[in-house]
Amino acid sequence: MGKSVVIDPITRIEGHLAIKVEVEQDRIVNAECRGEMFRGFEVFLRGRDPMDAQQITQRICGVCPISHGIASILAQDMAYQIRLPSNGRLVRNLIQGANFIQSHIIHFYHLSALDFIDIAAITKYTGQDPILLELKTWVEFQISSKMLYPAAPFLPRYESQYLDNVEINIQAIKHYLDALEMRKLAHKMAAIFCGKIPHAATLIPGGVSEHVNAQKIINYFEILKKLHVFIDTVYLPDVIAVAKAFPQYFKMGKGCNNFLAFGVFKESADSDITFLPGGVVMSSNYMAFNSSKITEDVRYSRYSSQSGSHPTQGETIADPHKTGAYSWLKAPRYDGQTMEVGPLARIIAAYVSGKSPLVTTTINQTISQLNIPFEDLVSVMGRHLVRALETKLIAEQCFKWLDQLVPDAPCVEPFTIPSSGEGVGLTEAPRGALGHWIEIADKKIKNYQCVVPTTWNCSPRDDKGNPGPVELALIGTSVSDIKNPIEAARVVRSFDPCIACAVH
Ligand code: NFE
Ligand code: MG
Repeated sequence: MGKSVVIDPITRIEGHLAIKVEVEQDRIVNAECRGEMFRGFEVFLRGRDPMDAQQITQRICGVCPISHGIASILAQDMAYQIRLPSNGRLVRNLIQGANFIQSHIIHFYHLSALDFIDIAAITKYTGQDPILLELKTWVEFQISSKMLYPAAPFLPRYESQYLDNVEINIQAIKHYLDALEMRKLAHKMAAIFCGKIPHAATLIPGGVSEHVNAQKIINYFEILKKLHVFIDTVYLPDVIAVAKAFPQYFKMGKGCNNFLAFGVFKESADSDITFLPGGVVMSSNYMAFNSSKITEDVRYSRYSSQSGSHPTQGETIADPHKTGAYSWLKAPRYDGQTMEVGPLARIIAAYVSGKSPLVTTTINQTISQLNIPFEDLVSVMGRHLVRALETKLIAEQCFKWLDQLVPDAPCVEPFTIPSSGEGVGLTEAPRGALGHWIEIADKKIKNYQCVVPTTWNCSPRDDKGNPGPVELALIGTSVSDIKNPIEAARVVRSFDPCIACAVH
């Protein structure tokens, strides 16, 4: 019989996630991912004006609100049968691109880096940078008073589990602080076209309500240049340095090895072509994606809803005391299979399909630089690496979308809300494939269902008892100290979970 270990909460992620693992002879043999809080967006959207949906669903999350807003207006574009003007499509891409950039930067530096970088190295800092000196004082205080503050932001630490080069650590800590500034800049850049952040004001069916002029294009361009330099010369090199220092993490946290991406950043109003293509990869085979194959099981979820429904028939009936249920997440499946979503799924779909020569070239260069086989990308370190590569590709594409904008041309197509209709909005959030399904009757929302990236990744078991992707990635992981199961935390964080999104 193994030892049971519960990590509750998993820190440095968004939302309330607990992990229960069973460890036998230093190896995880069973895992449960538990989403710990019900929210109810799908319930209280019913009966509302459909035009409220993109505002309300953005409140699902403060990190990826743009993608919820975009999914909602894509669903409404379909329900109202609107064709977008080019500027409307491009401005949506630029707002969503800025949101991806900030999200990926925060994930690496502020949520994950301290799994690998030794914050205590700052106590050896001998320079004069006032902010680093202040941080040094703060960390010394935390270390000296750790009985008083056992869970303070930079603690607990796990001795001998970090990068051991003091200079590299201090450099990375400096970048941790710089990244806060970069995240602020990315927010400012988005707000040029979306009014405010985190919850954008200008995302509406038919395009965006913001006007494009030359000054806004210049303002966006000036910030994008700074972000691009940071991504290219700081973020990506830092991830590569961590990858070189922890090569064993290219062999850990493989997961289900099935990948799903809906595709994101529309390149045309009249086709489904997206800058990052969608698709399904199972057993290394690429297949076109078919949204009718999505279902959500609830056997182990705290809902009494019908299990196995397609989202158009989806129900959200909370059942907090349901026997056998262990999570507030539903269990989405594609064609009955467990699927990983996220940057890794996007990159694998693009690479295996051959639909993005840019992705193929970028990945080939990177794996050859690191001297790893392609399969090693399906791992804890692979997820960090492709997230950083994706950030660079998106930032570079934002320059091209800016170039395509036409100052003073229309950004929105007028529309009327029909008394009844249906639509689906499929896009990608930073953490993966995101779908919103809307059904309208009597000009009101009759049903609204969201299937969200972390719902896929952190799903509990499905009706057949098959674990979710994070559960599978944990099973088989070696844990060197059962009291400090940092390996398990690193596996979970590589997926960048957001339980606020996942339960919605
Ligand atoms: Ni709350 Fe989100 C993203 C969405 S994850 S962060 O990215 O959609 O489930
Ligand atoms: Mg849902």
